[in-house]
Amino acid sequence: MAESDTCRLLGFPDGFLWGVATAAPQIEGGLDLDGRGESIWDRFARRGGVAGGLGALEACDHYRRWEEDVAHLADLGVGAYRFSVAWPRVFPTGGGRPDRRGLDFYRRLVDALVKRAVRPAVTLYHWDLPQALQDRGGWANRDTAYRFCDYAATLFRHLGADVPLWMTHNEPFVVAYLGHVTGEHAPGLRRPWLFARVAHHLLVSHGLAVRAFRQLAPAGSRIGITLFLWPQQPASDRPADVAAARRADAAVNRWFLDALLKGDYPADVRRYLARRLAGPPVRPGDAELIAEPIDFLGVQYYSRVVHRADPWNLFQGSRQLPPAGPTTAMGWEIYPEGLYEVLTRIHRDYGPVPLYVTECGAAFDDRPAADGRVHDPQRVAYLRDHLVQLHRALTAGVDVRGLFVWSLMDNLEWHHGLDRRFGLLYVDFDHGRRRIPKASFAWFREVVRQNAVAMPGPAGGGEDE
Ligand code: IFM
Repeated sequence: MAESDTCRLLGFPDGFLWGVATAAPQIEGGLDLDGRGESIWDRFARRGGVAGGLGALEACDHYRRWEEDVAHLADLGVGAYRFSVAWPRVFPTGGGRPDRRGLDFYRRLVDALVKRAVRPAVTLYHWDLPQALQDRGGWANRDTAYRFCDYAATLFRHLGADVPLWMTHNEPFVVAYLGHVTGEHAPGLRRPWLFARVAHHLLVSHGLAVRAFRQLAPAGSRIGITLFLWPQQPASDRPADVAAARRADAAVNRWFLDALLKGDYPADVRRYLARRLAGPPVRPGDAELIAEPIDFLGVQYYSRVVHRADPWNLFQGSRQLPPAGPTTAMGWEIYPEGLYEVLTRIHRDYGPVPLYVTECGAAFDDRPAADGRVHDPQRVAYLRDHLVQLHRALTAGVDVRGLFVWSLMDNLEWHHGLDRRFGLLYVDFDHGRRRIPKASFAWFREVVRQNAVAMPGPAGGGEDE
């Protein structure tokens, strides 16, 4: 490598873990294969909640094509692959006896990853609750937390020895809010008074699973949880806007951070919810259970939200302003500094908990060009700018151990269906779901190989192959 190139590299610490992430309901498909049970997303799609209907849930057909996907991971050279287990494959009706076929699928996947020196990082719940449990109240029913613990324990016993990183939940805020307040996600409820109840049961289930993990998992493997953490900022310094942003921050971020890392819900939002909607149904011992020490926290960062006070909004008393700058295909503002803000804030307010950025990525309207390749310079720029902010946080002393790009491949972006493309691999959903590595795939492979990000310099951006 020429010296001028070396000078433009921003290096990461030795052992920094580079990975990519997916989730079962977004990639697997195979809805009727091997005894998989119905999930709340199947039911939601049947009722019209997902663009493209039930067919869209066939997604990337990863359940059948997993070997090809593992080969892409090996080609990418990542040290870890974050994926989720589909609860309805392991317990088709949520409980009872596990289905051997479901367990065997994940055993084969884990074995193939380990063989290629890609560390499996498993999320237990990435939003696909067995419909049978929803029929009994879902996360609004505390019993679901106990069912989750049984499911988690089964996986710790089955895969524990080969999985170094476990995550109990993916973004419990999104489950409680989009699933139960706005109804955009399964189970599609619009019952704002369920927010605190659902969020509480999710966190109780997390605590139960962490306790089970301490008894069952082999030494050396670690457990945490991933949180949706977006800065909530005021539109102005008017006290009403500042208060609105603070309240939103409490509901979105502090509600989970405080409960997990300080052992209590923030008093301000608790009072606010109790007055306007309903507070969490806390039982004696719950606070300690939820704050059971974790080994790491997963930070999922994409953008920020700017708030203007609005007393007519029942949930948080504010409305979000449209993004001021450039956005991704999700309409989310591109705001890389927010990653630095979130990471340093956790370090400052919650102490030196080890962090992984368990998701970071962007959707753009990618299409194959005439040469058959997929050029996605916007994604390269997005990722590079976020890695620069991550590097800033490391330099400021924040203990970040790794980063997982969302996502390995284009997939089902929930209610939006298949046309929000977050992948490093393009998936041709119209032609046999062929995977085509995008330019960002090659770019990220270089990041991993060099353990460093090349900064754009006078010699050119290098954003394409
Ligand atoms: O696709 C989702 C993922 O399932 C959870 N975090 C945010 C991603 C992009 O919306």
